[in-house]
Amino acid sequence: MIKRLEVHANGLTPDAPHAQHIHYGQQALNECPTLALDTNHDGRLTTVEGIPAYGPVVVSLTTTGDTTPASLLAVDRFPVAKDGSYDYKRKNIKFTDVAGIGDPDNGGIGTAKDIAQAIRDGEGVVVIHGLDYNDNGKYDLGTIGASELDPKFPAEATDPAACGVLERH
Ligand SMILES: [Cu+2]
Repeated sequence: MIKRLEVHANGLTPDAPHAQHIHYGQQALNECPTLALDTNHDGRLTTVEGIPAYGPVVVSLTTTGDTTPASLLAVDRFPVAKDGSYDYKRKNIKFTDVAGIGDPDNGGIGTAKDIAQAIRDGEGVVVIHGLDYNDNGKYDLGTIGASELDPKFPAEATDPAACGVLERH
């Protein structure tokens, strides 16, 4: 369990919700991605392109309710960046077992305990999503189309915007 976690962000798309998660994968580099991972060379990094760096979602940093990966795209429960910034705080965030993040030779399950230990070891990466590429004040299909995570959402709502490796204090 994380007793208390804070995210202080600025420079984000204003008045828009920003999905934010703790990412971790046993097979990931456990660091923030660079454009070197832009495998199709279109000049933008998608959430999936970033996975070799930060791994899959293990915790959804929602404002209320469920914080498991099931809330990955619960956009009505993520912080809204008024004027492009927000200060997020949440207490007592529980870890859960997550499929697809552990050792593939061992079924791929990462247990809550494994995840807690990895985060303690500085391998958890916080990713904030949502970028208004065409600067029209909202997430829309614009020139880049739908999200590869869920076609219900524009890619602008799900592409990674900011990233930081979690440290213990
Ligand atoms: Cu994420």
